Amino acid sequence: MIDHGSASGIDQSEFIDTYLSRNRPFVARNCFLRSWSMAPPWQLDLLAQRFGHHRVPVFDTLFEMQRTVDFSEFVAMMEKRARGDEPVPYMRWYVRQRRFQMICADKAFEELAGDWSAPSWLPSTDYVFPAIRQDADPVRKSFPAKGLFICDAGGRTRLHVDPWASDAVLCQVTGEKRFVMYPPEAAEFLSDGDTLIDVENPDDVRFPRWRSIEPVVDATLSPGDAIFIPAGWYHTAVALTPSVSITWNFVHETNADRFAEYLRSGGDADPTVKYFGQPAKQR
Ligand SMILES: O=C(O)CCC(=O)C(=O)O
Ligand SMILES: [Fe+2]
Repeated sequence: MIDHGSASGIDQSEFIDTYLSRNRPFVARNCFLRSWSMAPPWQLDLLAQRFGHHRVPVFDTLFEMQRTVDFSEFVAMMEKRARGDEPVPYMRWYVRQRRFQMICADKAFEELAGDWSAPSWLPSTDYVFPAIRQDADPVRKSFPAKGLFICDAGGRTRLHVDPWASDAVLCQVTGEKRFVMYPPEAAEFLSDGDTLIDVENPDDVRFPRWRSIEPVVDATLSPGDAIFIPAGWYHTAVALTPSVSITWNFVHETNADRFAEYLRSGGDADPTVKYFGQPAKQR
């Protein structure tokens, strides 16, 4: 198993040439610890003080929303939770993804805008999804699936591929999170044609060959680390301690052809794609 760990002294053009254009994953160690105004790790009780009155959605181990709770209630739940077999509630609090969306993290991200910044190696211009040519700063601009993810130890996202033929970045803000990734070519080992294997609770009968492949990335992220998740890569994450992450998806001009192909094959009907296709002012 490979941890593509790297001291992240790379710049935007090196990131584009080495990772973005080649669809290769990248783990950037300690790439924002010192540059954020609110230095990681962010403390949960401080977040609860600032955002406790917000209503937030709580999810299962994939992307099914279970219920909504007050942020303060969620943090209290984390602090009181008896360690047991029950699934860990996972707060995935996204910014607006479509015109009608009851719960969104827009206000919280507005309030957090002075506190964090995107890794410096990410391109700052020429995105096609969302369509932003200049000053494409995820701190102040809305991006697909931009969200604040918070969970206790054991909180996890099962193996999946991200939608919209998009790439993603995740910044680890608080605690340790294990990230495991397989390349798109591993599909035949990880899928039974219908569902994907749950690598934490593997069903060896349904997925008899999955042990014959190794993940390309098996990395534990710490506060200040970021991971680049290229389009089409299978990935799964589990929090090893109480965890806070910030994540978002995007397509950069470098991968415009891939995105155009996705749109042609029906992606243009996706509500999130339609929403981010509009100029920001009209959303
Ligand atoms: O940090 C996690 O739980 C996984 C995030 C992820 O892969 C996603 O939201 O698509
Ligand atoms: Fe993902």
